[in-house]
Amino acid sequence: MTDHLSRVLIAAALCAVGTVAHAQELDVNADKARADFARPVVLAADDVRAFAPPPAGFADARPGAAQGKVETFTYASVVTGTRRTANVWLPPGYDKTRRYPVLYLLHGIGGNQDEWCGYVRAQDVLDNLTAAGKAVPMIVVMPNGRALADDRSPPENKVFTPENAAGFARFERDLLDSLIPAVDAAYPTHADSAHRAIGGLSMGGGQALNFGLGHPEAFNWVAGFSPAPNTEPPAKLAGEAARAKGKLKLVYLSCGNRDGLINVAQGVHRQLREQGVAHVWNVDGYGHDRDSWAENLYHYAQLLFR
Ligand code: FER
Repeated sequence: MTDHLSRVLIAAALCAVGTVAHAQELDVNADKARADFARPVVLAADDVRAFAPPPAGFADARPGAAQGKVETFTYASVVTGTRRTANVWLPPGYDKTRRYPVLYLLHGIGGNQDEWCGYVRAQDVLDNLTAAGKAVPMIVVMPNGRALADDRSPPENKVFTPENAAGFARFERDLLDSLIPAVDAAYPTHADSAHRAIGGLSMGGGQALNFGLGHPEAFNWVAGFSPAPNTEPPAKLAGEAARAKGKLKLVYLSCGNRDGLINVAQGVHRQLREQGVAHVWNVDGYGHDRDSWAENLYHYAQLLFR
């Protein structure tokens, strides 16, 4: 079993004991999470790969090749009243006198701002794509998507709790009111929706769809990778996307066909289709793991800002 899935399943097992009492405000608890991951996958004819797999080594560091830089960025949050931390990847050849589009990448339920670079190795994927001229040079912001005063990854028995999940919903205002303005003030960005993308994995995939499709004035490029059950009702999201048609440049959805959460992404895909919203739908052969997320970052990054 993969690191990520074993971590979330252990968390689900541990917090099955003792959280039932107040788990009802938000429908988040370990038993439900375990049942979600164990759901049988039912595939339709169009639940297939949209792309050829990436070349071998696409997510490995290439010693000697041009590399970007990951730096720590802190900002004051109006939501939490604290200073919060994000990682920022600057592309190879970064030049302060130019302007760059920005991609915001959001992590999963047990993760933090380090998950994309630590577990997924996003910086290697982005370095390789940019050095090869396959992605437009961009700035990538990897925030902590748990907008709580204590935003550390919770202990394993507190991952699937309403309190932890509430921090992910609260991040919407933190992102829009605090983080984006701070990034646009500190870095040479193109500070408009046409040059701002959002994407996320699992819990962060749900956030990216909810926040991105809900705010076309902020993001015109939106991706959910293996989105989790925090994803808003598909008909609502697809309706927002349909209304934003003139602005939205790309809606990208993906999931592995061994991921018990795939019904969430399937629901969004089918509603987008129903409501006539063009989108990428990529179903690969992976589970709820970095193989799927690294590949989908590889595909998504190449489509951005074109
Ligand atoms: C759930 C199952 C999985 C859930 C969230 C997740 C909010 C998220 C998993 C992840 O981020 O890896 O029932 O409820």
